[in-house]
Amino acid sequence: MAGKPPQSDPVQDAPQVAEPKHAAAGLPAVGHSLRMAQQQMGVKRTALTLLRVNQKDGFDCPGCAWPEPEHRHTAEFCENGAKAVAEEATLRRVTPDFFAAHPVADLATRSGYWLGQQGRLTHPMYLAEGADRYEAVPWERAFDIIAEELTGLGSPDEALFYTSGRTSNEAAFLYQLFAREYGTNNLPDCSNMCHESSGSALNETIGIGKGSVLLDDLYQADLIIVAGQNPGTNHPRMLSALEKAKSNGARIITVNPLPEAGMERFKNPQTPQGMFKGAALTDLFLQIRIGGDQALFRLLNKLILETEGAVDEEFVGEHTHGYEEFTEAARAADWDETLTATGLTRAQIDEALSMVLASKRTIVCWAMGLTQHKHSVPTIREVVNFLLLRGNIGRPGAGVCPVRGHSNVQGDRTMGIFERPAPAFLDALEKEFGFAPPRGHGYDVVRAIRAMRDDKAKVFFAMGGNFVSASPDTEVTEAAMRRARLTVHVSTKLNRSHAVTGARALILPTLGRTERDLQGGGEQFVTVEDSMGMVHASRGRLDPASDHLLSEPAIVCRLARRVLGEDSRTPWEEFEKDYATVRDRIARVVPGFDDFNARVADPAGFALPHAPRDERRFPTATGKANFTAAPVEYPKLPEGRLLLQTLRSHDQYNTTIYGLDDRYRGIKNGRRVVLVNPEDARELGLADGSYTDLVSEWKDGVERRAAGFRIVHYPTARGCAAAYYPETNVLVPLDATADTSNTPASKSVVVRLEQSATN
Ligand SMILES: Nc1nc2c(c(=O)[nH]1)N[C@H]1C(S)=C(S)[C@@H](COP(=O)(O)OP(=O)(O)OC[C@H]3O[C@@H](n4cnc5c(=O)[nH]c(N)nc54)[C@H](O)[C@@H]3O)O[C@H]1N2
Ligand SMILES: Nc1nc2c(c(=O)[nH]1)N[C@H]1C(S)=C(S)[C@@H](COP(=O)(O)OP(=O)(O)OC[C@H]3O[C@@H](n4cnc5c(=O)[nH]c(N)nc54)[C@H](O)[C@@H]3O)O[C@H]1N2
Ligand SMILES: [Mo]
Repeated sequence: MAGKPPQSDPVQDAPQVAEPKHAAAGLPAVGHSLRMAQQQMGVKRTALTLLRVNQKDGFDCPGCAWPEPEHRHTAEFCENGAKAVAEEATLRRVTPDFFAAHPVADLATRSGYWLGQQGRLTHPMYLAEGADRYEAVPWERAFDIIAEELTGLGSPDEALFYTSGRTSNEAAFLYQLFAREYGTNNLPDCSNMCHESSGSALNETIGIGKGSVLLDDLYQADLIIVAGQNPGTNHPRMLSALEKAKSNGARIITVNPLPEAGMERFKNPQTPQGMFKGAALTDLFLQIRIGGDQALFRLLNKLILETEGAVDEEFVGEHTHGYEEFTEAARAADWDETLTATGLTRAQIDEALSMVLASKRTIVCWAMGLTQHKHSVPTIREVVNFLLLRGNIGRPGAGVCPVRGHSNVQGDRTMGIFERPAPAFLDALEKEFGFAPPRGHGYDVVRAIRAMRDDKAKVFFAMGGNFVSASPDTEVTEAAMRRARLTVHVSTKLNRSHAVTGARALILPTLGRTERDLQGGGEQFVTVEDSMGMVHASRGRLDPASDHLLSEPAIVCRLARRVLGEDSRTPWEEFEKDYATVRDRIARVVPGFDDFNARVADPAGFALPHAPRDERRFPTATGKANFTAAPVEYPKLPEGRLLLQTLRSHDQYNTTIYGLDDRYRGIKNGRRVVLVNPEDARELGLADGSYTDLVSEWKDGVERRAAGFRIVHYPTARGCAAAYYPETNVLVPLDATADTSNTPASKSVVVRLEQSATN
């Protein structure tokens, strides 16, 4: 039977610490995932559900965006995919009775973990102005309330339409269409906090903001560099791909301030030998200081330039622009500065260089460790310089591989979820739907928060996600949210954003990926795009969590009809009945989707075109791949301070907390921990097991404090510290963002550690 959710809260956060692990997955992972799944779903449902994940007739795993291999195992899921599924397919329910028993003020005192553990939302719920708790409302009334507020605004730009990355292509396309017919480009999304830096850097340098490799390329690579990523926890199926690459002869360099167990050794639970012994993955571990990556790649580039015959002259001559300026900057790279910025030794960098020079086919993979710093965009541009130098783009076994987070975050952007849409996209919308889309830029996440804070935006609508917990500067963000007239969340599960509301608030419960979607036109499926630009169908099989749920496409269609009324010539009713009619429109608006309905019938899906990968054509402003030459930057710490990165534990999915353990890092039963290098700890007088407050220091002089963290002596790079998100979001200043991409710099927060008053 499925167990009961925790009743008491705060859940006791009492961390216990053991030695970190040196291998990931294997038998403990299987056992752990099954235990968690059975607590939520019971035994039978666990078996039935988990067998459908990532199968060709099943649903796309709502976990990460890593692609499905051509030959799928019966159980093509991983421990953390199983947890993501269990979280959604849980048998626990949050009914109107629950809301009657818990006023909003009570919900606001609960931990995110407790809220999430209560189960699936079952009814549309409304918090009236001045009321102390949510009450059930009919759907039609909910749409009336939203329409009332939206039509009462001084300008459509006073409304915000946020998207989290689980939303299907069909729902995302309809949602942006609705927002634009209504009159705004205010479409902030989780990508603004995630891979925006990758998109910015790649668009400028190669002409498309997406990765250029397919799974097969990984299998053919000589060298794979994994920088700023923890796949053992966040993309576990990537470990199988790396294992296969290694058995084909690839070598792997890991660049990370933390030794992450998954990159050390992988015990593949799908092979008998892997289950016990496992494969060593990393050949060279570069334990870099936080923010040192640009300096590292710059120096490697200098060393390549200085090596006879190392540059792919033909590629550079034929396909690139800006080489002269770049070589001038690269030749100026300085060893001493690089050693300071990276904390690495000369010998390590020399060894990396020899591996780079020995490789004919190199891939660089990265995630949040590269994207969430002030200088993330120039860092990723430097990675591109590195690959361009040796012609490592647009041929098999080579290329850029930003590994996406949410399972359809890449697809949402392709569908037009973007506050700064390309004019060509708007032209296509205009032609297809016969309205004039707004042309001005909208707000991204950080700007949306400022707009609410400054009373420039008054209605906040979220298609999924947990905006107040995922965003930086929690106190500022929550205060901003509370100034709104109306906050609306389309959600599957309860979260903190439902408890920090505008004057009025709505919760609109929706179907998850795993659930059957029955509409007027029969059973529907949706489509998603993975991290490598593969598009395929996803079909839910479970009965919906409640009879009162609407699908995301249905919610958008009904809302659009209610708000736009006669003004809209778009066939919203038909779209709601039959998602194939939506795909027909996507095919006419979005490049690469021709014949969408026919092609998505192939269970393996299809690859979207990618000019640099497919034809070595670079659709940039210069028509070539652009070398760039930004000055090298790296964080400089004042005396006695540490640079804090805010990252994920093994038992969480972003703001959804599955449990209080971080198994691979040896941490159990608690999340308020800060990992500090033992040498730094000694110098700063921080005993292992003692408690500290984290105080963030930013130029605005405001004191941001997160209290009561247990110090854990941990082998991270010198000068660096790590603690979990979202507990530490309170420390990330709203204005501390990456240049160009405006992504919160949540991996480089300057902190001082102060003796804790609480423990
Ligand atoms: N189970 C699970 N899966 C997930 C998620 C989840 O929360 N849980 N989240 C999903 C989402 S939305 C995303 S975006 C991805 C996130 O996937 P990751 O990016 O792997 O997630 P983080 O935990 O933020 O880990 C960042 C990694 O970068 C390293 N790092 C930090 N700073 C630096 C630096 O300056 N340089 C280098 N080289 N490394 C650095 C950290 O030590 C850590 O290993 O995962 C997705 N998949
Ligand atoms: N400090 C710090 N902050 C960060 C990060 C970091 O590394 N450090 N990482 C950033 C990153 S990479 C990201 S992507 C963002 C994540 O930001 P978000 O995407 O906003 O946050 P999630 O926690 O993924 O959202 C979880 C909620 O989504 C809802 N949900 C789940 N499935 C569905 C569904 O199918 N449909 C709908 N409508 N709702 C659903 C549930 O109600 C659940 O509570 O956080 C960012 N914030
Ligand atoms: Mo993300």
